[in-house]
Amino acid sequence: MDEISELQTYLYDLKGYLVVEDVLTPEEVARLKEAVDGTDLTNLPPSHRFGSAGGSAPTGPGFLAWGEPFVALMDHPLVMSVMRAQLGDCFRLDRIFGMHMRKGLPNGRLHSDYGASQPFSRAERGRYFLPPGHEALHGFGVAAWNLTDTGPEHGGLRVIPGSHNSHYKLPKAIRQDEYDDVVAIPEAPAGSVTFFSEALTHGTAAWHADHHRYTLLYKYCASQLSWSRTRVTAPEGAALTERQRLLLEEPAGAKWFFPSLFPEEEAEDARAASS
Ligand SMILES: O=C(O)CCC(=O)C(=O)O
Repeated sequence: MDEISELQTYLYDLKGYLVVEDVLTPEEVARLKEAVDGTDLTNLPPSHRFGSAGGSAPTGPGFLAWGEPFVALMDHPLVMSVMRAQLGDCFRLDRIFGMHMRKGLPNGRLHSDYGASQPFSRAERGRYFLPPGHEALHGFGVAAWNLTDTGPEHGGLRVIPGSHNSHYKLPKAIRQDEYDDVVAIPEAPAGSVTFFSEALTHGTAAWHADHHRYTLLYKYCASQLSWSRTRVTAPEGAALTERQRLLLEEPAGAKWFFPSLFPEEEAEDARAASS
C-alpha cells in the first residue's frame, strides 16, 4: 500500500490524525518486535521511551541502529506519500523514539507543539488567537508504527480530533483531564500506522491491556525547520538509499539548499500538467 485514498486524505487534513491498517505484515511486525525485545526495556524513563534520537534526546541513530527493518520504515512509500502531501517535496526525519508500556501506566499530559496551545504561544485562554506568520504550524508530521494493538480498550495515543486548526488555547479542564468528551483514543491495531500532525493536541493514554505497547514514532518536518539542536544520524555501516540519506540531512531551505526527495515524481507531475 503506497498511497492513501482521497477520503483518507480529506480525513487526515480535517482531523489531524489518520490510522491506516494492515500496512505491515504480521511477519514484519514480529521481526521489529523481536529486535526491540532484544534490547533492555527494564530501565526506561518515565516517558516510557526507548531507542530515542534527535529532539529532546541526544544525537545518534537511536533504534535505527537495531537493523535494516527500522531503517526501511524511514522512507516507507506510504509514509513518503502522506508526508509529501503535508510537508512538500523537501523534508527531514527530525527525531525518533519508541514507546513501551505495561498495564497500569498512567495518562501522559495532552499537549501540542505548534499553534495556540503550544507552551510558549501568547494565546490567552478563551480568546481567539492567530499564530504569527513566522511560527510553524503544520510543518511537522508523525508516522507512528503500531507493533501491538492499541485503542480505547488498551490505551496508546490519545488526541483531540481537529485541534490542529483550533484558534483557542486548550482549556485547563481538558489539560487536567477533568473533561474528556472531546478526547479520542484511535483504534490502531498491530501492523497499522497512525499519522498525526504535531500541531494536534495529543498525548499518551493510560495502558490497560495485558499485552505491552510497542510503538515506533518517526517524526518528520519541512526541511527548513528543526525542533532542537540534536539529530538523527545514520547507523554505522548502513547502506542508505539516496532518499534515506537526504532524510537525515541538516535543515535547509526547500529547493534552495535542500533537494527534493521526489525528483521523479515531480518530473511526472510536470509532464502530466503540460499534457
Ligand atoms: O504515542 C504516544 O503515546 C504519544 C507520544 C507523544 O506524546 C508525543 O509524540 O509527543
